[in-house]
Amino acid sequence: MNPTAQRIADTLAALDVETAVIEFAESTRTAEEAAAAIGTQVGQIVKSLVFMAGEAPVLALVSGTNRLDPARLREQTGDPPRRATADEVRAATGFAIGGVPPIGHPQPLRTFIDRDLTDYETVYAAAGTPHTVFAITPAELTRITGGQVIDLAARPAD
Ligand code: 5CA
Repeated sequence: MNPTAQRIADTLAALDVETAVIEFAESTRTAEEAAAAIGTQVGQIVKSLVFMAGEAPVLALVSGTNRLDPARLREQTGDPPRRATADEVRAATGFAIGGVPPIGHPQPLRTFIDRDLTDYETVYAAAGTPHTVFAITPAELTRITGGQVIDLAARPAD
């Protein structure tokens, strides 16, 4: 296995998560690609999105079918969040966009979890590379990230 993905597999084992990192020949860089490779619904894919709230990076774990509503993050952070640049993502997480895992960062990141992910028994997150994922329950994802489950999705006006 790719050594970066192996490091995430080792971190998951150390956190007592019963799962396996799955490596695909095809790309799992985007939620759509990951869902197609796994054969699952796009909503079950965990997007790991980094925002900057002032100087502080925060991690938003968002269902693959949702667009994050920045106002939801702002309610938590105070500072208006902006999307991190590719360089900021790497600095905050240690990983490149397309493979950012929800854990295994150089420093713990304040983490928010899209409540819609809890609709699923199993969700799938990136394992450090754009060809790897791991399965996890929303409860375990919450435990290992220390994340706060909140509404993050932009809801179309009704
Ligand atoms: N491996 C999949 C899920 S298993 C994955 O990492 N998906 S993701 O959604 O978390 O990562 C891709 C996201 O990175 C895209 O949703 C996109 O919003 C964001 N992104 C892509 N390019 C850039 C960029 N140049 N700057 C900031 N964010 C970007």
